[in-house]
Amino acid sequence: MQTFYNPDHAGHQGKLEMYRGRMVPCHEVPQRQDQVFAALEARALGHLQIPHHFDDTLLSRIHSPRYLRFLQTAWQQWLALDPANAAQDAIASVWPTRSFRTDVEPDNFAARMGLYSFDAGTPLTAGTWQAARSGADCALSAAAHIAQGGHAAFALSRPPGHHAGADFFGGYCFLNNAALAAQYLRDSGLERVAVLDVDYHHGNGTQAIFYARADVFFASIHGDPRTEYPFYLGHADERGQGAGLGLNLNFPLPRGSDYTRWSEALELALSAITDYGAQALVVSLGVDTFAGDPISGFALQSQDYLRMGERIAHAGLPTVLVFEGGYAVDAVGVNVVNVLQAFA
Ligand code: Q9C
Ligand code: ZN
Repeated sequence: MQTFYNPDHAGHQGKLEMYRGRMVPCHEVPQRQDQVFAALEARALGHLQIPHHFDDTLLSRIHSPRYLRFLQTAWQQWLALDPANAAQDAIASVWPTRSFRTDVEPDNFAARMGLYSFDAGTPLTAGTWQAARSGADCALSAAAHIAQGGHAAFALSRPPGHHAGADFFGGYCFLNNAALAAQYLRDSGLERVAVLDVDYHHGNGTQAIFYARADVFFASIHGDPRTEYPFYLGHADERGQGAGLGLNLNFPLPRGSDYTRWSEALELALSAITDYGAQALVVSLGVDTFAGDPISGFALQSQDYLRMGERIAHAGLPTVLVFEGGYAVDAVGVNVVNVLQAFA
């Protein structure tokens, strides 16, 4: 199996995120990716490569031009406010909620941060754009490998992507790597692509991007948004709209769910993907479903990820796997590689 990793990911290293009125250390740390890298090497699972560089036009297939322009220059804008800002990350603190306009891009930097985001837990740092950009290259490289006839490829990249929408960041995500991979597969001639999101958190960004489209099926298994982040999307009655009606499938599960419960949803998701007639699969591979995850509420054990990988591989589709969440740093390598084992 081919794995593409971005060696510059550690340039994205947020310091603090807002939690219950205080700033606490970020959970989404560079060691997460380094642990997965080490576990892949230790198990000799396929080839580790740096990604190819893809043109910006591929990013524009998913993200809006004004959002990409903002992200690319955000750190410079932050420093332009005050060079001393280099000492801390840029964090959004004001947002346009219902009744506000989003068509006018404000001149004020804080106002632009809010226009293009949805939480105060996603710091933007000096190396964020470069890391997100090369992380997207990993997802595109993995998709290109599949488009050229490969059977499976893994994008080992930070920051994660599935909470990012066409024109917003949040949930530690900036560019939607899974969506970029799915779009690449479509653009390379596959008629029907499915995205299966197994991260603990609902993939709101990916769902929103493909919600009204018939050519990309989206299924997600996640903590019930009534209690779990990202709260405002991911309910079972969200079935798609327009041409995409019936092609969006959410499995919200209660806190405490174990693999027995979780795998029932997986069976339903995979059978829907098979019925859809998907020609390729993109997996948003978050392992924050792990019992030991510090910010999540499911009860999966490390050996459950072996069964998860076997079951997804059994679908028999050419598969791009994209690294998403998973914050139990000591276990994230083993858990991810356990899923990948079945594809190697
Ligand atoms: N106390 C991903 O897994 N903050 N993003 C939760 C919990 C946001 C997770 C706070 C979690 C985002 C890619
Ligand atoms: Zn997550």
